[in-house]
Amino acid sequence: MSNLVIVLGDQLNLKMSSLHNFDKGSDTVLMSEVKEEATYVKHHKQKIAFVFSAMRHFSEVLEKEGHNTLYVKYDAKDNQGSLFEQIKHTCKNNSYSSITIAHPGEYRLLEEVKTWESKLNIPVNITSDNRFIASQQFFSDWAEGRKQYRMEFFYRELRKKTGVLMEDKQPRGGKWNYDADNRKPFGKNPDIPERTQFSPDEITEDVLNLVESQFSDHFGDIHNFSFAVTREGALSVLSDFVEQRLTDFGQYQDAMLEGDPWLFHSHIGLYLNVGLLMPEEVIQAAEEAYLNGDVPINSAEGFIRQILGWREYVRGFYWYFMPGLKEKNYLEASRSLPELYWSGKTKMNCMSQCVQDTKKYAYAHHIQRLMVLGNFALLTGIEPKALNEWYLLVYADAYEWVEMPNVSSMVLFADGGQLASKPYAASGSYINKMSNYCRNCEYSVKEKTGPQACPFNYLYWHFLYRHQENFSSNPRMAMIYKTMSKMDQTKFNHMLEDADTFLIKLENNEEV
Ligand code: FAD
Ligand code: DLZ
Ligand code: SF4
Repeated sequence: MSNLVIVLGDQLNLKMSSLHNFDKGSDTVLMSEVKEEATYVKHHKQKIAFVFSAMRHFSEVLEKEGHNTLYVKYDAKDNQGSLFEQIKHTCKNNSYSSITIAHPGEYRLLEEVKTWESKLNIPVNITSDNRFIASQQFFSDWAEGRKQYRMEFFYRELRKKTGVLMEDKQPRGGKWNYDADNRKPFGKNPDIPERTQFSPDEITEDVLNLVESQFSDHFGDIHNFSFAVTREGALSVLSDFVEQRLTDFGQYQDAMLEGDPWLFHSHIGLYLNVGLLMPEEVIQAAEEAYLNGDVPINSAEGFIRQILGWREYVRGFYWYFMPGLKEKNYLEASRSLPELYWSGKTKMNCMSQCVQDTKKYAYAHHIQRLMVLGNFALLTGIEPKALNEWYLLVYADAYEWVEMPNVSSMVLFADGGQLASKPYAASGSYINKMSNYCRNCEYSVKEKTGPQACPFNYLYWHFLYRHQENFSSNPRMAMIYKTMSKMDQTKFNHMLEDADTFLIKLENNEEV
C-alpha cells in the first residue's frame, strides 16, 4: 500500500494535514511547478518567484525529514503542465493505492480535485485545511440563520473559543476592540524601522531567471525580490516585526506614506498564505509580547484581530458563499478596468503611488488596497470580475479565498451588505488626512469642482447620488444623505457634471 501525497504551492508546512499519516517507508510526496497554476491569472512575477522558490526550499526540507519526494520543476522535460496531468503521469509510472491532498485554498481547484478519483480510478482523500484556526463548519454554524455576518461578532466567538487575549472570560484590557486608538496619520518625519529583506540564494536566483524568461509578459518588477522563501526566514520576519514594529502597528495601521508601503505592518501575509507560518504561532507571538509588557493592548489586539478576526472570517465567508459570491454585483457595476491600474499613469498621485508600490513590490498595505485603489474602483463602478482578477494577480499574498471577499464584498459592496454594513466610500479628505499623497498631486484636495478639483471629491457624491436607492434607507448612511439633501443645488450639479466628464475621459482611456 503506498500513498501519493500532493503538496500544493501554498501548503508548505510539515504540519499540513496531508502529511499527518505519511509513511516514510512507502509513501511519496509530489510537488510540481505547473503552467496551469502559474497562469490561471497572470500572477505578478514576484509572486511566481516566491511560490516556486518556497516550494523548492520546502521540498528540500521534506527530503531532509526523510520523505520520499518527487519534485517537478517548471522546465523539466516530463513537466505535464497541469496538476492533474502530472499526477496521472506519476501514477502511470508507479502504482499508488491512494492519493492524499489537503483541501485546496480555492474553489476552482477543489472542484477539479473532486474529479480526480473517477478520472484516475484511485481513491482520493481530501484532508482538512489546517492552515486556519476555525473550520468551515465553525463558520457555517455561526453564520446559519443570520441576516448579517459581521466580522466583529465572529471574532469575539473565536476569542472566547481560543482564550486569546481573554482573562476570566473577559477581553483583556476590558474592551474587545481598540480601533478608536488606531487611526493616526504620521507626523512630519516618522522613524520607521527597515523591513526585513533577504538576498536571493542560488535556488532563488535560478527561479528569478526562470520567471524572467517564462513569464516576461506578466505584471510587475522582478529585480526588487527580497522575500523570505523558507520557514526560518519567515519566522525572522515575524520576530523582527514583533520586536521592532508591533508597538506602533496599532496607532499607524491606517496611515499611508508616499514611497513606503511597508511602514509598521507585519509583511507576513504571503508567508501565512503558503503555510510557512501558521496563524496560531503568529497570534501567540503578539499575545506574549503584550503579556510581557512589551507592546500596548491597542497594537496587540489590533494585530491579532487581523489574523484571528479578518483572516479567519474571510476564509469562512468565502467557502460559505461560494460559488455564488463570484457572480455577485449588487451595484450593477459594469466599467472595464482602466489602464491606469496597470501603468500607474494618472495625475492622481495617490493612485499612481499605490499602483507603483504594487508593481515594484507585489505589496501594498491594507488601506492602500481598500481606501485608494478600492475606493476608486467603487466610486467609478468597476465590474467585479475584472477587479477581482486584478487583485488576484498583483499581490504576492493573493489567493481567491482571501482576495474575493475583500474585493467583491468589502471594496465593491457587490454582496449587498453581507460583509460590510456600509460601502467603504470616501472623498479626497480621508486620503488627505491619512497620507501625504495630496501634497504632490496635480489636483487640489480642497477643491470640490473645476479642473483642479480632486476627482475623489466629486466622484464620491456622484456615487452616493446614483446609488440613492441602494443606500438611502441604510441607517449608517442617513447622516451623509441628510448632508447631501442640504447641499447647494448648483454646486452639487456642478460636481455631478465634473464626475460625468471624468468618467467619460476614463472610458476613453484619456489620462485623468
Ligand atoms: P498586516 O497589516 O500586518 O496584517 C496582518 C495580517 O492580518 C495579514 O498578513 C493578513 O494575514 C491578515 N489580514 C489583515 N487584513 C486582512 C483582511 N482584510 N482579510 C484577510 N486577512 C487580513 N490579504 C491577503 O492575504 N491576500 C489578498 O489577496 C488580499 N487582498 C486584499 C484585497 C483588498 C481589496 C483588500 C482591501 C485587502 C486585501 N487583503 C488581502 C488584506 C490585507 O490588505 C493584507 O492581508 C495585508 O495588506 C497584508 O500585508 P501584511 O502582512 O503586512 O498585513
Ligand atoms: C500560486 C501558485 C503558483 C503560481 N504556482 C503553483 C504551482 O506551480 N504548483 C502548485 O502546486 N501550486 C502553485 N500555486 C499555488 C496554487 O495556485 C494554490 O494551491 C491554489 O490556488 C489553491 O489555493
Ligand atoms: Fe488623491 Fe485627490 Fe489627494 Fe490627489 S488630491 S492625491 S487625487 S486624494
